[in-house]
Amino acid sequence: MQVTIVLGSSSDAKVMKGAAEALEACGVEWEARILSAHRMPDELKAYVEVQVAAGTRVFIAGAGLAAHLPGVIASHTTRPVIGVPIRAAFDGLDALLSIVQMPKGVPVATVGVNNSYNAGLLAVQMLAAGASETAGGSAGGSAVGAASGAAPDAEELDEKIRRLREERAAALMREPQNREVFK
Ligand code: AIR
Repeated sequence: MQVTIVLGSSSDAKVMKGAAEALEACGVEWEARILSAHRMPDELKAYVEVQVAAGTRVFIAGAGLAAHLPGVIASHTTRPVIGVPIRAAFDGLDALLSIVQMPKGVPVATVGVNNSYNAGLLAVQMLAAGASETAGGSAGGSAVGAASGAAPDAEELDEKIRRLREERAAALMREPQNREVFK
Protein backbone atom coordinates (compact mmCIF):
# COMPACT_ATOMS: atom_id res chain seq x y z
CA MET A 1 0.00 0.00 0.00
CA GLN A 2 1.16 3.50 -0.84
CA VAL A 3 -0.13 5.24 2.28
CA THR A 4 -0.31 4.08 5.89
CA ILE A 5 -2.70 5.79 8.29
CA VAL A 6 -2.05 5.49 12.04
CA LEU A 7 -4.55 6.55 14.73
CA GLY A 8 -3.63 7.19 18.34
CA SER A 9 -6.93 5.72 19.55
CA SER A 10 -10.17 4.24 18.29
CA SER A 11 -11.74 7.49 19.49
CA ASP A 12 -9.93 9.23 16.59
CA ALA A 13 -11.53 7.04 13.92
CA LYS A 14 -14.48 9.29 13.14
CA VAL A 15 -12.23 12.26 12.42
CA MET A 16 -9.53 10.29 10.61
CA LYS A 17 -12.02 8.76 8.18
CA GLY A 18 -11.59 11.85 6.00
CA ALA A 19 -8.03 10.86 5.11
CA ALA A 20 -9.21 7.51 3.78
CA GLU A 21 -11.99 9.23 1.83
CA ALA A 22 -9.52 11.53 0.05
CA LEU A 23 -7.23 8.60 -0.76
CA GLU A 24 -10.14 6.52 -2.02
CA ALA A 25 -11.32 9.40 -4.21
CA CYS A 26 -7.91 9.38 -5.88
CA GLY A 27 -7.65 5.61 -6.13
CA VAL A 28 -4.66 5.39 -3.81
CA GLU A 29 -4.18 2.26 -1.71
CA TRP A 30 -4.09 2.70 2.06
CA GLU A 31 -4.00 0.72 5.26
CA ALA A 32 -4.95 1.90 8.76
CA ARG A 33 -3.94 0.77 12.24
CA ILE A 34 -4.61 2.03 15.78
CA LEU A 35 -1.36 2.37 17.73
CA SER A 36 -0.66 4.82 20.54
CA ALA A 37 2.83 6.33 20.74
CA HIS A 38 2.59 6.33 24.53
CA ARG A 39 0.65 3.16 25.22
CA MET A 40 2.28 0.92 22.57
CA PRO A 41 5.70 2.38 21.70
CA ASP A 42 7.39 -0.89 20.75
CA GLU A 43 4.50 -2.08 18.59
CA LEU A 44 4.43 1.31 16.85
CA LYS A 45 8.13 1.17 15.94
CA ALA A 46 7.78 -2.38 14.63
CA TYR A 47 4.71 -1.47 12.57
CA VAL A 48 6.45 1.53 10.97
CA GLU A 49 9.37 -0.68 9.95
CA VAL A 50 7.05 -3.33 8.52
CA GLN A 51 5.06 -0.76 6.54
CA VAL A 52 8.17 0.89 5.10
CA ALA A 53 9.46 -2.53 4.04
CA ALA A 54 6.07 -3.24 2.46
CA GLY A 55 6.30 -0.13 0.29
CA THR A 56 4.59 2.67 2.20
CA ARG A 57 5.68 6.00 0.71
CA VAL A 58 3.77 8.39 3.00
CA PHE A 59 2.45 8.09 6.57
CA ILE A 60 -0.59 9.94 7.91
CA ALA A 61 -0.91 10.02 11.70
CA GLY A 62 -3.75 11.49 13.75
CA ALA A 63 -3.78 11.99 17.50
CA GLY A 64 -5.22 14.25 20.16
CA LEU A 65 -3.99 15.65 23.51
CA ALA A 66 -0.19 15.23 23.81
CA ALA A 67 -0.12 14.16 20.18
CA HIS A 68 3.34 12.70 19.76
CA LEU A 69 2.33 9.97 17.33
CA PRO A 70 3.33 11.71 14.05
CA GLY A 71 6.64 12.86 15.52
CA VAL A 72 7.50 9.43 16.87
CA ILE A 73 6.69 7.85 13.51
CA ALA A 74 8.93 10.44 11.82
CA SER A 75 11.72 9.51 14.22
CA HIS A 76 11.60 5.92 12.94
CA THR A 77 11.53 6.58 9.18
CA THR A 78 12.62 9.03 6.49
CA ARG A 79 9.29 8.62 4.67
CA PRO A 80 7.26 11.84 4.88
CA VAL A 81 4.77 12.01 7.77
CA ILE A 82 1.61 14.12 7.75
CA GLY A 83 0.18 14.87 11.18
CA VAL A 84 -3.49 15.49 11.92
CA PRO A 85 -4.15 17.30 15.23
CA ILE A 86 -7.37 15.98 16.72
CA ARG A 87 -9.65 18.09 18.86
CA ALA A 88 -9.92 16.30 22.21
CA ALA A 89 -9.23 19.25 24.55
CA PHE A 90 -8.29 22.96 24.31
CA ASP A 91 -10.00 23.10 20.87
CA GLY A 92 -7.16 20.94 19.55
CA LEU A 93 -4.48 23.53 20.23
CA ASP A 94 -2.57 21.10 22.46
CA ALA A 95 -2.46 18.52 19.67
CA LEU A 96 -1.66 21.12 17.00
CA LEU A 97 1.36 22.43 18.88
CA SER A 98 2.53 18.92 19.80
CA ILE A 99 2.55 17.97 16.12
CA VAL A 100 3.75 21.15 14.42
CA GLN A 101 6.58 22.04 16.80
CA MET A 102 9.02 19.35 15.75
CA PRO A 103 12.71 19.88 16.39
CA LYS A 104 15.05 20.73 13.51
CA GLY A 105 15.94 17.64 11.49
CA VAL A 106 12.75 15.64 12.03
CA PRO A 107 9.95 17.37 10.12
CA VAL A 108 6.24 16.55 10.23
CA ALA A 109 3.86 18.16 7.74
CA THR A 110 0.86 19.38 9.72
CA VAL A 111 -2.69 20.00 8.55
CA GLY A 112 -5.45 21.90 10.35
CA VAL A 113 -7.23 20.62 13.44
CA ASN A 114 -9.45 17.65 12.49
CA ASN A 115 -8.69 18.22 8.79
CA SER A 116 -7.79 14.64 7.93
CA TYR A 117 -9.21 15.05 4.42
CA ASN A 118 -6.41 17.51 3.64
CA ALA A 119 -3.88 15.03 4.99
CA GLY A 120 -5.16 12.48 2.49
CA LEU A 121 -4.97 14.97 -0.36
CA LEU A 122 -1.49 16.11 0.63
CA ALA A 123 -0.35 12.48 0.64
CA VAL A 124 -1.67 12.08 -2.91
CA GLN A 125 0.15 15.25 -3.96
CA MET A 126 3.38 13.89 -2.46
CA LEU A 127 2.93 10.65 -4.40
CA ALA A 128 2.27 12.61 -7.58
CA ALA A 129 5.39 14.74 -7.08
CA GLY A 130 7.51 11.64 -6.56
CA ALA A 131 5.87 9.89 -9.50
CA SER A 132 6.80 12.65 -11.95
CA GLU A 133 10.47 11.89 -11.30
CA THR A 134 10.16 8.13 -11.40
CA ALA A 135 7.22 7.14 -13.59
CA GLY A 136 6.77 10.50 -15.31
CA GLY A 137 3.58 9.21 -16.81
CA SER A 138 5.64 6.92 -18.97
CA ALA A 139 3.65 3.93 -17.80
CA GLY A 140 0.86 5.32 -19.96
CA GLY A 141 -2.11 5.26 -17.64
CA SER A 142 -1.09 2.45 -15.33
CA ALA A 143 -3.44 1.83 -12.42
CA VAL A 144 -3.01 4.30 -9.59
CA GLY A 145 -1.44 2.65 -6.58
CA ALA A 146 -1.27 -0.67 -8.32
CA ALA A 147 -1.01 -3.71 -6.07
CA SER A 148 2.40 -4.38 -7.58
CA GLY A 149 3.66 -1.27 -5.74
CA ALA A 150 4.39 0.42 -9.07
CA ALA A 151 4.75 4.19 -8.92
CA PRO A 152 1.42 5.89 -9.58
CA ASP A 153 0.99 7.94 -12.69
CA ALA A 154 1.57 11.60 -11.81
CA GLU A 155 -0.75 13.06 -14.43
CA GLU A 156 -3.57 10.76 -13.38
CA LEU A 157 -3.15 11.75 -9.71
CA ASP A 158 -2.98 15.46 -10.59
CA GLU A 159 -6.15 15.12 -12.63
CA LYS A 160 -8.00 13.45 -9.75
CA ILE A 161 -6.88 16.16 -7.30
CA ARG A 162 -8.00 18.89 -9.70
CA ARG A 163 -11.35 17.18 -10.23
CA LEU A 164 -11.96 17.04 -6.46
CA ARG A 165 -11.22 20.76 -6.15
CA GLU A 166 -13.56 21.57 -9.02
CA GLU A 167 -16.31 19.51 -7.44
CA ARG A 168 -15.94 21.50 -4.22
CA ALA A 169 -15.95 24.80 -6.10
CA ALA A 170 -19.03 23.74 -8.04
CA ALA A 171 -20.82 22.84 -4.79
CA LEU A 172 -20.02 26.31 -3.42
CA MET A 173 -21.36 27.92 -6.58
CA ARG A 174 -24.67 26.18 -5.96
CA GLU A 175 -24.94 27.73 -2.49
CA PRO A 176 -27.31 30.70 -2.04
CA GLN A 177 -25.81 34.07 -2.85
CA ASN A 178 -26.27 37.72 -1.82
CA ARG A 179 -29.07 38.23 0.70
CA GLU A 180 -29.83 34.51 0.70
CA VAL A 181 -26.46 33.87 2.37
CA PHE A 182 -27.75 35.09 5.73
CA LYS A 183 -31.13 33.38 5.62
N1 AIR B 1 -3.46 9.58 22.56
C1 AIR B 1 -3.41 8.24 22.71
N2 AIR B 1 -2.16 7.90 23.08
C2 AIR B 1 -1.42 9.00 23.16
C3 AIR B 1 -2.25 10.07 22.84
N3 AIR B 1 -1.90 11.35 22.78
C4 AIR B 1 -4.61 10.38 22.18
C5 AIR B 1 -5.50 9.77 21.14
C6 AIR B 1 -6.84 10.41 21.40
C7 AIR B 1 -6.76 10.86 22.84
O1 AIR B 1 -5.42 10.60 23.28
O2 AIR B 1 -5.01 10.04 19.85
O3 AIR B 1 -7.07 11.54 20.56
C8 AIR B 1 -7.73 10.15 23.75
O4 AIR B 1 -7.52 8.74 23.62
P1 AIR B 1 -8.48 7.68 24.36
O5 AIR B 1 -8.00 6.32 23.91
O6 AIR B 1 -8.31 7.89 25.81
O7 AIR B 1 -9.88 7.96 23.86
